[in-house]
Amino acid sequence: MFSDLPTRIKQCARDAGFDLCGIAPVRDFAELNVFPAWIADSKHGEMKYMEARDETGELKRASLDRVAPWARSVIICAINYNTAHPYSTQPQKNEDASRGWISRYAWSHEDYHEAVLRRLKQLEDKLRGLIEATGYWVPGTRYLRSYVDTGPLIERVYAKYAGIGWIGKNTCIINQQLGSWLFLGVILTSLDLAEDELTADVPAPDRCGTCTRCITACPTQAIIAPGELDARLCISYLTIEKRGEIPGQLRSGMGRHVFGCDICQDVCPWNRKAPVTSVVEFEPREGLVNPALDWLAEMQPEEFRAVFRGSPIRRAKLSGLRRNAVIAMGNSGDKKFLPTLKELCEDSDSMVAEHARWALAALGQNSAFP
Ligand code: B12
Ligand code: SF4
Ligand code: SF4
Repeated sequence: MFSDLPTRIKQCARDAGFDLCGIAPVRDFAELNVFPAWIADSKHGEMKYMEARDETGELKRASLDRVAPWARSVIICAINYNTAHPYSTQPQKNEDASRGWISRYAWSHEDYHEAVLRRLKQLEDKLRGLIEATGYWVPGTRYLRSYVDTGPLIERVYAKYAGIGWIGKNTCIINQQLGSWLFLGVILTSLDLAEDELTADVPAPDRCGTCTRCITACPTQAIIAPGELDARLCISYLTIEKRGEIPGQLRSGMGRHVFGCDICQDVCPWNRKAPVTSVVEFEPREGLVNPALDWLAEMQPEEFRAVFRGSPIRRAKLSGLRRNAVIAMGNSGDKKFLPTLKELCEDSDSMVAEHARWALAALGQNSAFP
């Protein structure tokens, strides 16, 4: 009944603006078994939502059977967000020590959650139409559910088995043609669409080979084994998800990163010739590529709301972003920040003040200045 549906779905995904689309069956893939041990070892840090359990106490994310027992297939869509700007590891970026780094994914005019979800909904509508045409659709029944990031599933594992790419040693999904600057979007469906999808090319073969660039380049040694990340050490986690104080021993490794980190993707040979996206919503907002550190460290609530309205950067909250910028100032080696940091030692946000004292010390000056 559905023999040509997978092909038509992939065409609809292209029409909706996705660069890639594949379909994975719902199975207990071997990679999913890694997850419970990862949680048991607390490698997720303070990301409590990763620990969500069902009524029997099992981790929801470890198996789709627990959260969507009706789901038979997972449609995975991917969209390229690479814009024509330098990588954080390129010299153009490193020349000015008074500037920091925001991750490529967070520069965008529109939050990727919304940009991707809008396209997924468009695809979902088309798909509903296609299913209705088969006579299989029963109004009121839930056959489809879309997620971007927030679904209780480990998207990259399904992306692998949908043929989107392989899971690199940096844990990212890498596509041979497009590289890894990809956002993933997911549609769960009760339709058995993936029967014949696991062919010779799916899952995509692992093309990391003997390369270990990402592991070597990670400044905080967060990639503890090929494909395995200790999120507690990852700059992306520290700058986006971690609330409160950043552990002292990790601060210097954060360099001038103020939101997210791209290093393990910037050094990846598969991103060397990554094509540039045509999605205008992913073009950077003014001032976010290589932002001035003192601008961020001294930002006030009103400006934060105005600059980051509809941006994923809101997730760090003003306090977190200022904390990150202060750490980056400490790591900059730029003495011009001394007066600002001295003022910030008295900041009404005690967390920012504590990190400012650390930054002063890092710049070689004690906060007890004359
Ligand atoms: C939590 C989270 C994070 C956390 C933890 C990341 C992590 N690696 O787990 C933090 C905040 C650090 C993070 C950072 C980033 N994230 Co994030 N994140 C997520 C989220 C919400 C869940 C990921 C998760 O379940 N992790 C749990 C771990 C255990 O799973 P995993 O790392 O994917 O590992 C699997 C495999 O590697 C494999 N595996 C691991 N070890 C081993 C060992 C063996 C032997 C085997 C067989 C398998 C295996 O099995 C694991 C699953 O059990 C997903 C969205 C989603 N719902 O899936 C986005 C997601 C993974 N993130 C994404 C992005 C873009 C990023 C950043 C690039 C953002 C940035 N620039 O700062 C960085 C990349 C850092 C990195 N190297 O991963 C994209 C990835 C797109 C892509 N091309 O891969 C996703 C899919 C969001 C999206 N919808 O687009 N993220
Ligand atoms: S995102 Fe940065 S800190 Fe995290 S694993 Fe990659 S290089 Fe390391
Ligand atoms: S840098 Fe090398 S090892 Fe790391 S993900 Fe890319 S190809 Fe794989």
